[in-house]
Amino acid sequence: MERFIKTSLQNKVWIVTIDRKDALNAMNYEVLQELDLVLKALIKTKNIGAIIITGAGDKSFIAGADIKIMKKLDKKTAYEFSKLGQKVTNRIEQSIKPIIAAINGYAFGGGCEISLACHLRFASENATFSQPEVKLGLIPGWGGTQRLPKIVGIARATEMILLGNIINSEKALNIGLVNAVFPKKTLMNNVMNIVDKILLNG
Ligand code: DAK
Repeated sequence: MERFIKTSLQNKVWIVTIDRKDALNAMNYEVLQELDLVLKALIKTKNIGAIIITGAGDKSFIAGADIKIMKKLDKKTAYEFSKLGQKVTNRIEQSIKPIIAAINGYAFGGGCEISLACHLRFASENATFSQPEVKLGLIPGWGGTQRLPKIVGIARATEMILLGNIINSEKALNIGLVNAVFPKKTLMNNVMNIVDKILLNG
């Protein structure tokens, strides 16, 4: 039984919700591990068309890796935490089923990187994006340095990674970081409609 990951099935689409609202769905070791196990199982499940990843609450998709626990990590545990984040993002990217991010608020740091690993990204109007690791003396460690430039181009990616600035959903759409932006209340319905259309195809 997962503590931080909630799943629900609608037709052939699994909705996977990261639910750690008191920390704006920031990802600690447990969250990452549960997400990895849930995705591993769902991707293998027969008769599943697609998976949508979203965040619980109306404020945040994922506010990043858990910076409170990251401060306490030593060399070995920091390495393990990084590897686990990379395992999850690789699993998403390599999934044989489409995995779609429904970004309903903050997508910061590792949260932005989870969305970058997804095959499509849709955002609500209140969504904001950032790779603020540089402000903590880090680089995006879960594949963001590689995936972000592929999606938005080297110049935009370098700007985001070096400045650690926050961009809104309109700018995210303009630079191709997200596929479309919808009003907050209709985000999930719109994403479900798009997924349904994908699943009508062969
Ligand atoms: N980690 C832990 N707790 C977080 C959090 C986070 N990332 N983000 C928010 N929270 C917690 C806050 O501490 C607060 O908890 P309490 O104080 O109530 O206990 C609660 O969520 C509500 O947050 P706020 O009160 O701050 O809410 P606001 O709406 O005022 O502000 C905010 C929201 C998202 C703007 C703000 O919370 C914020 O700036 N949060 C930090 C965001 C951030 O910096 N995220 C990126 C983390 S860095 C690597 C591997 C991995 C990574 C890097 C390197 N290597 C391999 C090298 C990954 C790095 C990251 O993801």
